[in-house]
Amino acid sequence: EDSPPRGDEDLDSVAPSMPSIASSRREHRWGDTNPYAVKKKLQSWFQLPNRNWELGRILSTSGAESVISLPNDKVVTVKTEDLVSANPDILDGVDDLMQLSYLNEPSVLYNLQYRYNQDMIYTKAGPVLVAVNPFKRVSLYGNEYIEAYKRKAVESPHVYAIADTAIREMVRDEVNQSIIISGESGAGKTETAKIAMQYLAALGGGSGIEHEILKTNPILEAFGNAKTLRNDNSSRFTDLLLCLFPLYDIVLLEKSRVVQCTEGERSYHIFYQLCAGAPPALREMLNLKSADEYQYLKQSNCYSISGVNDAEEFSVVKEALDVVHINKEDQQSVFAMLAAVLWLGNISFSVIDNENHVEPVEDEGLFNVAKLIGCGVDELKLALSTRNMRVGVDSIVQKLTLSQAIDTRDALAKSIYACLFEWLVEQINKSLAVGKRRTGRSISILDIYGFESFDRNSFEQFCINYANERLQQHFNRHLFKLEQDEYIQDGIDWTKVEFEDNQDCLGLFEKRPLGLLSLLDEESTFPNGTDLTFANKLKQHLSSNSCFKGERDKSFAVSHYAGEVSYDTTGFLEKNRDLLHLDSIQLLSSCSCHLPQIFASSMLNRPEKPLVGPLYKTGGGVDSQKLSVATKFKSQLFLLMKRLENTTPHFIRCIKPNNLQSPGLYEQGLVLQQLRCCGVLEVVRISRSGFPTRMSHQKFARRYGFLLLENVASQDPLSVSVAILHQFNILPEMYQVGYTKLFFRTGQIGVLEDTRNRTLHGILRVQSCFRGHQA
Ligand code: AD9
Ligand code: MG
Repeated sequence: EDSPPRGDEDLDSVAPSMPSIASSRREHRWGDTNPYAVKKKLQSWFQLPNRNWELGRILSTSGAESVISLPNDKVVTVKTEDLVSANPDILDGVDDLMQLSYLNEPSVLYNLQYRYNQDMIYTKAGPVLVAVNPFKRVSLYGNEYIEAYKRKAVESPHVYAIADTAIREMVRDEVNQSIIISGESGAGKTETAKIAMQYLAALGGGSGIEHEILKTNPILEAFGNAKTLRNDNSSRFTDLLLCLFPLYDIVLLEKSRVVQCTEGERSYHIFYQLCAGAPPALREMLNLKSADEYQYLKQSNCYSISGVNDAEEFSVVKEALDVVHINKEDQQSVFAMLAAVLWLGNISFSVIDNENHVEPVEDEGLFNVAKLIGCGVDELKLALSTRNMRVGVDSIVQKLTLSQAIDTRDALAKSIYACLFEWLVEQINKSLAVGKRRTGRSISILDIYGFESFDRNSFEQFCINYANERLQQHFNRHLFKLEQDEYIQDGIDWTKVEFEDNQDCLGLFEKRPLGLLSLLDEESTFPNGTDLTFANKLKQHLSSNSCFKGERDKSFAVSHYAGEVSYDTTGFLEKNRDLLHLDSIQLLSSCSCHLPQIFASSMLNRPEKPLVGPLYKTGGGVDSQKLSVATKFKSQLFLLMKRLENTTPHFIRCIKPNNLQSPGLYEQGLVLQQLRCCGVLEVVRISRSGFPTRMSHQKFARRYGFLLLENVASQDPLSVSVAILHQFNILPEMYQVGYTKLFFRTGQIGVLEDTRNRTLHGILRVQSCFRGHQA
């Protein structure tokens, strides 16, 4: 019993590359904490007071207590039931968590870490690819790798492999595919999306559209990404790339970042790039200063990102603008609009009467903005210091106080930027669509900003986290619910596996009339509604919901699938209303700069932003026709989900191993929390015992029937299918025959596919030989 644990004696119990019934049964008999299993294995996981798991060697076990030695030679006595089985050494670093004999949290954590330490950042968790962010360059990419995955010469888990499967399944099943990438902010979603895109670009059916999409990427990154505390290059918009269907869907841009950002964070990259990289002529034309002279950029006291050269990035962006055929003149206008936004932030106000009404100070800021957007200084002054209100048929002019004027100025800056962004997306889509017919199948790549939880969470986090709940539900539905429903419907033997359902939380957001979104919209339409009245209303109506918790003052908390988040309602109503005063709109649409068409297309002709009729009801209430931001967000989200539901999804879960964005650092607690909240363990559990691959009897018979050596007397698909299964010696525990479909455990269909491909290849070769011979 003293010999060091080798685990060899466990070899027979080790699941082979494919999970077998035997191993899952064994697991049933010897639960993960069963003392017998522990004793037999000698090695066991033990949780230290700091909650990290250590691998200990069991020296002795007597009844309820065990004595173990830890790696630092410390010997401790612990409760036997606190020990968790460790896997034999031979299973260290397996490719797929499904292969673990003992599937428990410490084993999964250890396995991922073991691989991570060797730069193997990808691991399969059944059907899901887990990607642990390396925060450094790893040599896993490029043409050689792409070729290898294409030829199927390598089998290690990889984004390339996922992209490859997506292409193959698209062709095989004639179904649109989606690659859904999720994870916290900074976990690596955008990088992963780019890597998937690389593969599609290399293979991409020859259309080359993926190449073009990749080339447009710098534009969206410059205008849509910013440095946050979590990620130096954080995407502040959701994006759905549809390859083959050249289309970017941009759902929501974090507008507030333009005028306000937290200490240590940055506004959108493009501002710093412009300030650092604009050539002298452009500088002069825009009267450009360095970044630290602009209030909007100054407030967060952070101008650079280590390892990033903004000036160089600026040329990259300019090249990308060329690629999407935005001509030089339009490019200049884009830069002029950016400069206008920056100068807007420098406009200050002085009090003009004893009622605290203000007027913009006539300085550099004001003059530059007027010049850049092409309006008169007086017009601009008026738009920033007064508001036209309609009372009945009359129109009255109201002067603004300092805070109202600042709000108006900031609203103008935000909407110029948002319009610019939308216009760019439109141009990119147009250029991608040129000459391409929108037919055929598509692979969508979804990179949606991850779940966010900061010390202070606002409206943006509220929307982002809501979207993530929806996405989580899609994941759950696909991997757990639909899966199991299908087994039951098709009448196969199956014991249900429980999983964490997030329906309650979604209900909290979506219920009408008493849900978070409805109540927010309702309060936003009340002229006298404030963030406080909103918060109170939530507390009044939602306190009985188990996912809701009222907090002090204007705050409330939501129990998300990924953890509890506390939201501060300050600014919620204003951000949700997203008002741009009529005066500002008129100003923008009448200005003589080159881009009124931007505003025209983005704001004026939108069905959801009707400008026919007053934007305001008497007394300042919001015109009910204008959709709130939350409502728009929700309906775009629903469209997105609907589209995703018609695809075969492939899931990639990105994991952030530390909060410092530094390589080589693997914080168990942080990783575990992410694994838990995306249900990785459950997915493995269910796939291990489940039958993830399925095909209708007809399709199966059609696809593999020609491989049969003997003719099957009856030609009905079921008999043909069964004959194939027999011929290929597929073990009975590896499949189930349902009413309409065949169900397979992972990997089984691969054998058949390989034979089919080899045979088809052979036939083709024979045919071409034959033809050659004839000629
Ligand atoms: V956010 O929700 O947009 O804030 P993402 O998109 O999840 O976030 P991102 O892809 O931007 O994160 O990754 C953050 C950083 O991690 C990148 O800037 C890289 O420095 C780093 N990273 C991520 N994946 C890889 C990788 N496969 N190889 C090398 C990586 N570095
Ligand atoms: Mg991102």
